[in-house]
Amino acid sequence: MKYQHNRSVGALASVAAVGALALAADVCAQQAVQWRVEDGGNGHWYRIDILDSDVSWFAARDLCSSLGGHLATIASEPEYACVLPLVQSATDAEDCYPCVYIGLTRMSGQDWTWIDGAPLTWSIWGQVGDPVEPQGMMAQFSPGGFEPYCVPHLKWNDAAIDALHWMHRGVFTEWSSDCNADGIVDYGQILSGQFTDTNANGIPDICEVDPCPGDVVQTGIVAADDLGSLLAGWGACP
Ligand SMILES: [Ca+2]
Ligand SMILES: [Ca+2]
Ligand SMILES: [Ca+2]
Repeated sequence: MKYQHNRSVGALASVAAVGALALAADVCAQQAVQWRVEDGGNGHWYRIDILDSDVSWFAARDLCSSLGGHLATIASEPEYACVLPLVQSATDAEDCYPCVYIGLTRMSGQDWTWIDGAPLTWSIWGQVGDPVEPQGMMAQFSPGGFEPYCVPHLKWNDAAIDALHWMHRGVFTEWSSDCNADGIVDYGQILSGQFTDTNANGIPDICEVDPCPGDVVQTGIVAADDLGSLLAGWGACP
């Protein structure tokens, strides 16, 4: 099987997603799935959340960040093939297919790039037009042209990056961080229970707890300069 699934944690994370966007509660949460290394993948995790109202690309980007991930970067055909079932199953309450944001941007006068800075070397455009907004454009999985929105469309389209667009409610999150450098994507380690994530921000507690709180000036050891820094700020705080 190509995927690993975890429905319950995905649903919990979606509750956090709603809070981050201050939206109402009707969110269709998918299971998070992994493109496993043993299947030739990158070990990253993916999930699409369909929100109950339209969002901008920027809001979608910030939502992914609040979950410890980023807007998905579909950088190759194998990665596209892996995540395609997610898009095909990402319907809203009316069984329609809202547009799903991905992490592809083009600022004014620049080439398309992935949100992690990687150049665009593979693409599957449905439609692409000329930039009309100063900030540039973004790509998304979306229905194309004048097709009904309840028809699955699995190619990319472009749109103004900072505007609300009708039926743009899908947020495609990819988790790739490995904060403890053990070669395993942290999100999966949270899902499996190997790591705790008390504040549910997608970052394991072990990467958020200061391992040496006495090292005030952060030299790697606790020494006199730390005490000096502490004494310099002695007294009532504003
Ligand atoms: Ca990717
Ligand atoms: Ca890790
Ligand atoms: Ca955390």
